[in-house]
Amino acid sequence: MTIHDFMAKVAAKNQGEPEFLQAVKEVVETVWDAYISNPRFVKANILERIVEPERTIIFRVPWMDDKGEVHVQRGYRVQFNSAIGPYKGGLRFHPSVNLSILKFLGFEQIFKNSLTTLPMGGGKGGSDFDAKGKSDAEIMRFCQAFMSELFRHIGPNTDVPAGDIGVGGREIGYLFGMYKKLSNEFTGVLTGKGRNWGGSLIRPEATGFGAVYFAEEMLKTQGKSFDGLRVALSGFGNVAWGAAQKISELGGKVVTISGPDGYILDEEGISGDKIDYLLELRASNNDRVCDYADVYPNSKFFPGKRPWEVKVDVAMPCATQNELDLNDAKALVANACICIAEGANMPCTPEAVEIFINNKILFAPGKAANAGGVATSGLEMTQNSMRFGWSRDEVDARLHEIMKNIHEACATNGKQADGFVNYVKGANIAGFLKVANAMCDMGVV
Ligand code: NDP
Ligand code: 2IT
Repeated sequence: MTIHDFMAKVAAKNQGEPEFLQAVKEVVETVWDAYISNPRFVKANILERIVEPERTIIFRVPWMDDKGEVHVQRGYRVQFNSAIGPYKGGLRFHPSVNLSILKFLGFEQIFKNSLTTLPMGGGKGGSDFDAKGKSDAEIMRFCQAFMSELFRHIGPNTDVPAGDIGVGGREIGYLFGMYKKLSNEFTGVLTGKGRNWGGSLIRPEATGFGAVYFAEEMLKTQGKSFDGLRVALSGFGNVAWGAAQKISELGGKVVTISGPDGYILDEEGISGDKIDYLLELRASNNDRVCDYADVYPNSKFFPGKRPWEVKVDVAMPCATQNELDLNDAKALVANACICIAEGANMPCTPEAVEIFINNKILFAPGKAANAGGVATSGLEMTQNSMRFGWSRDEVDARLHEIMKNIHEACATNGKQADGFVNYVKGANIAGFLKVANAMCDMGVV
C-alpha cells in the first residue's frame, strides 16, 4: 500500500468532505514512515481504523423564534476516537457547519488531545445554527432544543463537549442547564462552565494564552521573545481575545484583528481597554469587526481584506479554517515574518504551510499551538472530579507547563538533520504514536 492508494480509498469513502480529506492527508503524509515501519500498527490496520469515527450522531433540532415561527437546524456529534479517554472536543454553532467540517475538527482533536498528555479522546459537534441577529431568548431556546437530543449521547465518562466558534460561556450555561434538568445530575459533562457552577479559572483565556506560550517557546529557539515584536491576529473571538492579552503582557504589540467583513489595523496597538472592547464586539452577535474603527478612530478598517498584508514579525490566525492561503503566505514571507502560530484549527491552507516550511520559518500547527484550550478543559474535568478548584496561578502554571511539553514533543519528533524543526510532522507523529499504541493494546474493537 502507498500513501496515494491509502488516500484514494479514504477519498472514495468520504466523498464531498474536502476539509476532512485535507486534515487526513496532512496526518497520513507525516506519520506514514512511522506507521509503515511498525509491524504492530500495520497488522492491526491502525491507520484505516483511526480515520473512521467510532460513532457519528446526526439529529433534528426544531426550535421556535421570538415571533412564534418554527425553524429546523441539523445537530451533530462526531465521536471520533476514545482509545485514550472519553470523547472530548468543542461544539461549533455556525451556518457553515456540515459533516466534513466536524469530521476534520474531530479528527484533529484526537491528536491534539493526545499531545496534551491528559486522558482525553477526540470528538466534535455542533449545528448550522446562525446566531447573527438572534435574541438571547432565541439562543437559549436553541441551546435547550439541541441538548434535548444530545444529552442521551454524552456523559462525564463518555463524551464531554465544550465551546468553539459561536459557543461561549453563555451557550455553555444554557446547554448545561438543560443537561442537568434532563439527567437529574450535577456533573462535569461540559467544560467552559461558569466559575460559580464548576468552571475553571483561566479556561476562557486558555486557548489564546496557550498559543502565545507555544509561540514564545518557538521564538526562544532563536534567542528571541515577544518583547518589541509586531503581531497580526485574525478573528476577534475567544481565541484572539486571549492571545491579545498575553502578547501585550509579554511586551508585544498586536496591530490587527479581523472579521468576515475585513480587518482592523491599529498602529497604536490593541491592548488595555481595547481588549475588553473585543468582548463587547463579540457579544453583539453582529458578525462584523468594522465597529472597532468607530470606537477607536486612530485605527483603520480595510473592508474585504485579510490582515496578512501587514508587515509583522509574528502572525497568529485565530478565526477559522483556510483563512490564510498561498498568496497570504508569500506576502508574510516577503515581509520577513519570522513565526506563524495557528490559534484556529487548520487556518493555513496546505500550500501556505508548504511555503512556511520551505522557507524554514517557525510554523506551529493548530493541533499543537491551540491545544491549551482543551488542555485547560482537561484541568477543569480534573477539578470537577476532585470537587475542588485550583487558583488562577495554579491553573496557569499547569497550562504553561503543558504547552512547554507539547513544544518539546514536537521538537523531538520533528527535528530534521539540519536542525530545523518541522512542527507539523513533530505534532502529528507525537500525537499519533500514543493513540496508535493504545489502540493496539486494546485489540480489534
Ligand atoms: P469565536 O466564535 O469566539 O470567534 C470566532 C471569530 O472568528 C469571530 O470573531 C468570527 O467573527 C471570526 N470569523 C469567523 N469567520 C471568519 C472569517 N471568514 N474571516 C474572519 N473572521 C472570521 O470562536 P473561537 O475564538 O472560539 O474560535 C476561533 C478558532 O479557534 C476556531 O478555528 C476554533 O475551532 C479554534 N479553537 C477554539 C478553541 C476554544 O477553546 N474556543 C480551542 C482551540 C481552537 P463572526 O462571529 O463575526 O463570524
Ligand atoms: O478546538 C478545540 O480544541 C476546542 N474548541 C476546545 C475543545 C475543548 O474540549 O475544550
